[in-house]
Amino acid sequence: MEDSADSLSAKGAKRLVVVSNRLPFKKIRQKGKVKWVRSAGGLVTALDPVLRKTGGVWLGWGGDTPRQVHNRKVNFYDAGEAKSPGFEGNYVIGEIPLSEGEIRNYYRGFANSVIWPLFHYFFEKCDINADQWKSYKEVNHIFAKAIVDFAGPDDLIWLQDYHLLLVPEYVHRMRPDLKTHLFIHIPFPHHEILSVLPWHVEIMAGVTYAASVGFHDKQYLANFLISVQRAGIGKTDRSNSLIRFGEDRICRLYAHGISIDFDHFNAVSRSDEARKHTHRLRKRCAGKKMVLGVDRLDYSKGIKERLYAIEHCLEEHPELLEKVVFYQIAVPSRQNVKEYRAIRSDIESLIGRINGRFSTTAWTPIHYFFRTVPFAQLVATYRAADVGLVTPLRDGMNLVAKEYVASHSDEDGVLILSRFAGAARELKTGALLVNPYSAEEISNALYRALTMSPKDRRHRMRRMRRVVEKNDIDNWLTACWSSFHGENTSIHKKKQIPNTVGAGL
Ligand code: GDG
Repeated sequence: MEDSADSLSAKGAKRLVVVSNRLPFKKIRQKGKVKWVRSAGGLVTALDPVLRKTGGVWLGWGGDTPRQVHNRKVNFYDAGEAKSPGFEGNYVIGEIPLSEGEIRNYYRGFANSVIWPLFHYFFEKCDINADQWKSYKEVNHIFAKAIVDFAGPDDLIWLQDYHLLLVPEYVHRMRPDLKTHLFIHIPFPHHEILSVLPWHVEIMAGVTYAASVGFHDKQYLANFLISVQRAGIGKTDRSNSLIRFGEDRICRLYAHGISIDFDHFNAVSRSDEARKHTHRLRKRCAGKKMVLGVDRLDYSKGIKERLYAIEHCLEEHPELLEKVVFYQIAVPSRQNVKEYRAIRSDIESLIGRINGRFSTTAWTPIHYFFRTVPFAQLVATYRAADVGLVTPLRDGMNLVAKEYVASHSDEDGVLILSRFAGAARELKTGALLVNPYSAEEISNALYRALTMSPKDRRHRMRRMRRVVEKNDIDNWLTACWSSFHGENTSIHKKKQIPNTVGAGL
């Protein structure tokens, strides 16, 4: 990110306004005092460095759930007020207040119990419910109103993800002079899956009011175009990935996979703090190989299936007993949603059973951490791990896979990666790709990774590191910026995103 960030102001935009369901900080009240705590997740990892660099505004919900919201006014906090460890940015956060009922129906309900499972192909987990759909529309309207109340026509309004799919239409209806752009961070499913949703045509129509819509993968874009065509929305121009609406409106689609700040992960992995931590972890493993999983605790991440695969591997290869340790970091996520509580309890009892079955007085196979670890420790843990086990059942991209690679500044380590993660397209030249539903495939890949020659490991890791270094977060941003301005998006690494954007509020 060093000399990144260019082009917004160069192209006339005064201010970057990122809008997402959640802010990058969670508001916590302790003894009457407000404290902001950093949240973990792919979107924050990707966009926080951008806003730190460019300045601007991040609008979203802060995590508070009052019974009722009496005043819909957005509360703005600057970096000083929202000060918390790790927040040195120069951007402003705008908190959109939402009530307990709105969060229950719009966020836990429609967004996370309908769109999330459906778009990840778990349609049997969908809880389709008209009241929640109504709430989704209302809250999208609240977000749109918050935007139109303060945004200027030169602002670059960048909406994030599946929570806000109707915001482009609502903003357009209130303020046709404002342009919105949307990036969808999760997979966009095939039409057969999407059409399970009774309101999919309304959703597709709402999205196409955005001036640009970004996806991680060209398959997601193709799925989107097919659904738009089937719904008879606008006039699709497939060769240019456009949807035209008469003479005055175009929705431009592009596919470019999100990434990470490779240089930062690489540098932190070499820092004294991280090196010490890596060393401590390696010492604790005492000659054993270390295998690592890092995920938000979500059924889409395939943690349960991964645990069955570990059990299968220990059964098939008794020579691995006492020779390998599995670390699983599971970041608490959406614990108020029923499915998420269930998956946590399934995972914890499965770990208990596997440990009970294989542990010896000197060895416990699986070490489980249900918490967020600080950034430098996370990087050090990636670096300490001989094998990164990233096996989501379905994932828009998956940044953990890229972070594992970027943190291996020693050019060692093996990545086992689900073929259903967006990241597989980029990392397939070095990773061992697996079907995450197959315990046997994961187990075979694990055995192969644990017995791979140092030469092969290095060769594969170098290839992946070249890819992640080239396609880093700057490269993604450059592609997004270009699409905002209707330019060709096939971009190679060129640090050209401006650092002169934000005028603040
Ligand atoms: C969505 C899409 C897409 C995890 N544990 C800790 C921690 N993390 C950070 C990781 C990583 C992020 O959380 C997880 O990112 P993912 O990409 O794996 O997954 P989602 O949260 O599901 O993100 C996904 C992403 O959006 C971006 O578009 O890739 O497909 O589902 O950055 O580092 N961070 C810290 N401590 C932890 O313990 N500090």
